[in-house]
Amino acid sequence: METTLLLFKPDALQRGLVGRLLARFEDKGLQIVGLRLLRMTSELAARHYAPHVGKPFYPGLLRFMTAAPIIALALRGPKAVAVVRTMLGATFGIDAKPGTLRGDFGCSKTFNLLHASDAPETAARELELFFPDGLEAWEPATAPWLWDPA
Ligand code: FUP
Repeated sequence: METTLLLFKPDALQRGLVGRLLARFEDKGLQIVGLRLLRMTSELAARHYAPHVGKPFYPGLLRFMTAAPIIALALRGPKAVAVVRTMLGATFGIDAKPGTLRGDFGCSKTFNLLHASDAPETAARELELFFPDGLEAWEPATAPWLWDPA
């Protein structure tokens, strides 16, 4: 089992898409083990996007990510990191395939609705950033019918 960090970016909240997007992850059988509404600060953005600080697109990314509230989610499931990345699709909605969340809900190169950790090591670092107090461990009643036996 893995846990990954998912962010609903400001455009997802502003466009009122949170419920529909969240439903897709619940439908897939991923378990919510952390959830927070927050405003991303410049400091948090610099830590979260450390590999991108200094790149030409960073100022625009920072402006976008700090413009309005976001929602941070921790999602748990088998191979959750790769599963969630596949659900998101390509980075920009204009390139993302239909059937993926970015492919179905957007056509912008700036506003791409969601962020998801790209590897288990990244997930561990990002989860610590957004959920420093840890996550909630609970056993879904559906687990025996949802996930393969351990
Ligand atoms: P992804 O992992 O798909 O979220 O995308 P990246 O880590 O490559 O990029 C992080 C964020 O920077 C993306 F959400 C979009 C933004 N970005 C740009 O705005 N312009 C670029 O040229 C590359 C990335």
